[in-house]
Order: sequence, then C-alpha cells, then structure tokens
Amino acid sequence: MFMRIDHIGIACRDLEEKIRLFSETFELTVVAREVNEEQGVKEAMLHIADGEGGGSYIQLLEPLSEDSPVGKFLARRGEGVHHVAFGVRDVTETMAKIGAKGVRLLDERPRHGSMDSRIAFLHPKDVGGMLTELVQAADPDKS
Ligand code: V0V
Ligand code: CO
Repeated sequence: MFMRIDHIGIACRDLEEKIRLFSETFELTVVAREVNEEQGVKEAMLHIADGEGGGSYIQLLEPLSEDSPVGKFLARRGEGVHHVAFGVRDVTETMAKIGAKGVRLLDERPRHGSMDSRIAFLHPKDVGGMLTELVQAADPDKS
C-alpha cells in the first residue's frame, strides 16, 4: 500500500530558525517552500533521499494562526513531530481502501500539498495516536 515514507512533519514556532538547525545538523537542503492557506501553514521541504515513486523529506511547519492544526498542536504539545506521511501511487484509491477498514478520513477528497502533491489525512485516534498523511507525488512514476 505504501511505497516509502514521503515525509515527517515537524511543528515549529520559527521556520527560519528550524531550517538553519536541520540543514546544518543533518546537512539537508531546502528544495521547496510554500504558504498553504488551506492547511494553515508556512512550510519547507528538506530533501533526504529518493525512493520508489518520489523522494523522502523532512517537512518543517510553522502555523499561520493559533487556531490552525499546527497552531493548536504547538499550544498543546509544543514543538516536535506532528505527522508522518506515506507515499502512495493513487491517493483516492488508498483513501477508499483505508476508509473501508473503519479509519476516519479527515478529508473527503484529496487536497493540494507540497510540491504539487495530492494529500489526505487520517484521524490520529484511529491509527495509534499518529496523525497520518497519504501523499501522491506530482509525478509518482518519476524515480
Ligand atoms: C491532535 N491530536 C493529535 C494531533 N493533533 N494526535 C497526534 N498527532 C497530532 N498531530 C489529538 C489531540 O491531542 C486529541 O487527543 C485528538 O487528536 C483530537 O483533537 P481535537 O482537539 O479534537 O482536534 P484538533 O482540532 O486539534 O484537530 C486534530 C486534527 C487536525 C488531527 C483533526 O489537526 C487535522 O485535521 N489535521 C489535518 C490537517 C493538518 O494537520 N494540516 C497541517 C499539515 P486527546 O487530547 O483528545 O487525547 S499540512 C501538510 O502536511 C502539508 C501541506 C503537506 O504535507 O504538503
Ligand atoms: Co505533511
């Protein structure tokens, strides 16, 4: 079902500061940045490696407001791992498969994600407390 870990999302109070920390500590390069109003985040993707169907990344996330998903997470739990995202070939098909197992889908249809991916979230309470994201890369047949 999953081809690779696409990214680990990290909730940050200060995106620029965490970009410096991760790029210096782990020698990673920022390959994309975006403000995603729908998701309430300003984010940066740091490339780790390439895998089946696309790359894998660290995604650094700064909230656009306190009442956004990442803003609420920071208030409740502080900085740290916010979600794990798995690469899939067909996000709509995977949503249907997982939804049929009784896991709540937080999105009725795929949304726009980083680097023109299509994304959907699963409820953390239904998968062991881990906020889970499904990612269909813009071109899953690349690499
Ligand atoms: C909340 N909970 C979490 C969690 N956030 N558990 C694990 N990981 C997280 N990140 C827990 C929370 O502690 C509660 O548990 C319970 O879930 C329900 O919380 P709630 O107060 O009812 O709900 P909210 O309002 O905090 O919302 C939580 C959810 C929300 C997960 C429903 O954050 C959501 O819809 N997230 C999906 C969208 C998102 O996260 N976008 C930002 C990334 P207790 O305390 O009751 O036990 S955008 C992104 O990744 C992009 C653009 C990309 O990859 O391209
Ligand atoms: Co993400």
